[in-house]
Amino acid sequence: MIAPDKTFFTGNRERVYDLLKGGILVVPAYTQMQRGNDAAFAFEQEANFWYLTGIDYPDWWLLLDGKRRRSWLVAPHVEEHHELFDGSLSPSDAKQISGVDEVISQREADSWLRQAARSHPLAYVVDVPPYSEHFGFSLNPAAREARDKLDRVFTKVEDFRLELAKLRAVKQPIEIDTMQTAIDLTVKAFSDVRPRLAAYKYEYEVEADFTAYFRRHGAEGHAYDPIVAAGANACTLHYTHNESRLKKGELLLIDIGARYYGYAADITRTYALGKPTKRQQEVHQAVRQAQKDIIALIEPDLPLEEYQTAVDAIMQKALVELKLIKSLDDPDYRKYFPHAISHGLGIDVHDALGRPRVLRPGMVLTVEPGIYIPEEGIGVRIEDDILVTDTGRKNLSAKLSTDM
Ligand SMILES: [Mn+2]
Repeated sequence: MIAPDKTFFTGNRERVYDLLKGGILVVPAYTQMQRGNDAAFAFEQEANFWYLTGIDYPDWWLLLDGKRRRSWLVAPHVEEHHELFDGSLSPSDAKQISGVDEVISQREADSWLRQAARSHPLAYVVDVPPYSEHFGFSLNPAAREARDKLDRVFTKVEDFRLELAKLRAVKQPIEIDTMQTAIDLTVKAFSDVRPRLAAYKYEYEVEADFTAYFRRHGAEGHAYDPIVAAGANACTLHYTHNESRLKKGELLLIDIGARYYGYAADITRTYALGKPTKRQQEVHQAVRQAQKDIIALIEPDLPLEEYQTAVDAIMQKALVELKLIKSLDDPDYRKYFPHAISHGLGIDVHDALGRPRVLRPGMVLTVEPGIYIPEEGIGVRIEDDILVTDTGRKNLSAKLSTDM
């Protein structure tokens, strides 16, 4: 297995130089977040920083100069006791992993920035994302700190996230290979767990076997908190408690994905525990057919607006057939299908696609229709990972049957 290495990260920085038009870019790594009194969460890197450096340690910065086409990594100051307990990354290892031209100290970086500001009134930065209120969580403070620092030094600071999202949206062959490995591992874990479904008593037992499978086979772990949801639990879209008892006669929704060398898989299947009822079969079949029809829409140059309109027509038709809504313009449509049909997939499990007008070859997106009927205790979602190719599409998770 070939994994992304120095040449990949160096190549990505070369692409960014072309977009900087002689300007400079500052990309901060994430900082560590508190988990408990004196313990931090397992560290997860900011995706843009990883894409441009391959470095999986907190508090580093990347500086890029588009005119000189040169790169600097700024090493954080690591206290001795942190070094002892958590380890740190030496400058020579940082250079080796990322292929950057130079590793400098924070003090050297300060004078680098002041000097850069004399010839560049404008600095680009990976800015603070605007949606923390929507999600109701605190943002990683790293981007805010970088933004504040640059605001003090430069006349103008502009957000570069959209440019990076556009770049990252079109996957390179090495990225597609790596994602395929993450997806294959996830498919195999499903195939390992499925024949034993009758033997599980609790949702967490199913989760535990996926976790074990991922780790035993070299994945970093889960790409996101897994959802193992029986019966009506499946109607809570982000249900991650995974602690209910499994009951015969219910459906079990499993939304799970391995992370491998930084890349995510994201697959959902819904299975019957025991013999499914006629209604469960009907709903499952409706979602399965819709998913097949929606995947068939995907092709290069498809305008996203057109895609969304076609998806709505397919989903509304399914809901009419299940007698959940009366007509195609019934306002209850979003009650039974409340989430987006697709999202980009890559380093982030919800990878930005860079607000494209049309689909482009190399983009990877999920197709995940779902129908949720809390009053009947039925929630069905089926999700595959689709690569847009030059001529159409390739379902990267096609090996896993979608039957119930
Ligand atoms: Mn998904």
